[in-house]
Amino acid sequence: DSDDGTEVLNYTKSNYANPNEAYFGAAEGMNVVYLHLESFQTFLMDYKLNGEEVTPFLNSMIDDEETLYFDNFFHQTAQGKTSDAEFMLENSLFGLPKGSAFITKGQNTYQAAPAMLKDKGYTSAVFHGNNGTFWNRSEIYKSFGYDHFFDIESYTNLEEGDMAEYGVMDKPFFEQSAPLLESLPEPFYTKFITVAHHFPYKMDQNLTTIGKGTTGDSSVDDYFQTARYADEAIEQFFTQLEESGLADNTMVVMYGDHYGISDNHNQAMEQVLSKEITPVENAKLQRVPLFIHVPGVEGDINHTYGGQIDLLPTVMHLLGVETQNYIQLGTDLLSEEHEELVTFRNGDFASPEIYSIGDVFYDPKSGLPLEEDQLEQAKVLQEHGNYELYLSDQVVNGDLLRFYTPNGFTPVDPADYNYQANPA
Ligand code: GP9
Ligand code: MN
Repeated sequence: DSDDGTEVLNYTKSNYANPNEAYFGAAEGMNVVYLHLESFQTFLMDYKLNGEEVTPFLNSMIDDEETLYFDNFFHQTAQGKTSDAEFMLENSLFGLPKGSAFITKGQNTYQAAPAMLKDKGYTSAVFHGNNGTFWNRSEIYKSFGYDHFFDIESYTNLEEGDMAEYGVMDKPFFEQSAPLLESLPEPFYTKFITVAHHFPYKMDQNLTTIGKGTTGDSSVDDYFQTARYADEAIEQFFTQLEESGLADNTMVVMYGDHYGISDNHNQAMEQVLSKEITPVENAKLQRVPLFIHVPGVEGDINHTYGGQIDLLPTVMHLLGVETQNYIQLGTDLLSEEHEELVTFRNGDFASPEIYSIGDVFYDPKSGLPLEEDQLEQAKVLQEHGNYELYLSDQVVNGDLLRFYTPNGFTPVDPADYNYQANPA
């Protein structure tokens, strides 16, 4: 019966996508750095504001020789926003339909990325220049098996202009994170959560290097300035990584966490994009950038449809870590068996041929509702997605992972962890 997780285990085994041999283990033994790109949406990539690139560094990474860039990658977050994105990429489980699993399910048993990698000799850490209790991180990270959590307490001597609404501005944040990162034993698995490019996108005008937009909607107009600042901070991080000598042996994954401009601002967004924002266009605006930079891997622009739920198996397979015995609802984006179906938390979905929005099925090419005779395939996709949401909720609400331990996985005891600003 479904109470003990047999149903979900049967499902994840049957839905498992075999790794692509060309990529499996391509980053074996490397360090992992996740850069959480707060509020970045794909429309920003290569976008020019008054003829000027907003994100020149990230744009250059699209064409980087050792970077895989995904242009049909979607966020799948709901009310838990940032925490939903983190929840998915650490566990390949969906966030909850309401509230934040980080807050309400912090005591659950997890088989998250830091713990999976601990068994392979990795040390793990999160860097975030905000109060550690925000989104209940300081608790749930213990359940994920994170060895270190460097929160606001680890950032010192901050001056005026160094603080954003949700913590340390990205440039001083990365600068002060460098010695902490370099002090970790290798290989490490780390995540840096940025905050400067966060709604309402206000920043010290002395620090800006690009003008505002001109729509008259200040959230949209100011969005470009903080995005440019974040882009410069990310470039600075890559420079630091080179200087520290870590770059050659570090895989860097950069992902947008969720939309920054909600659909309340679609009127201004129509001016920004010079097109009407139809239901399909609005769904396409839920795309967020995904970059996977791996030294030695040949770069590519990948058009596969996928979402945040798919990141964990993708990254694990690049690291040469098997996932088929784990309960993960996403599949490896690089696998030839990856199904191009992106299910959103409300049951809507996006796929190359069909989008489902509020129970209407659309042809994304024409933007029009599907004809009667095309509905069968749409319903198959919808049922598949809804079943995954159902299974994920069973796991999270029933805390089902406590009944199942994958072969070779050492269960986490949260009591083993205690985060301090300056670990001995
Ligand atoms: C705060 C930050 C913001 O610590 O991660 O979270 P969000 O408001 O984007 O969910
Ligand atoms: Mn966020």
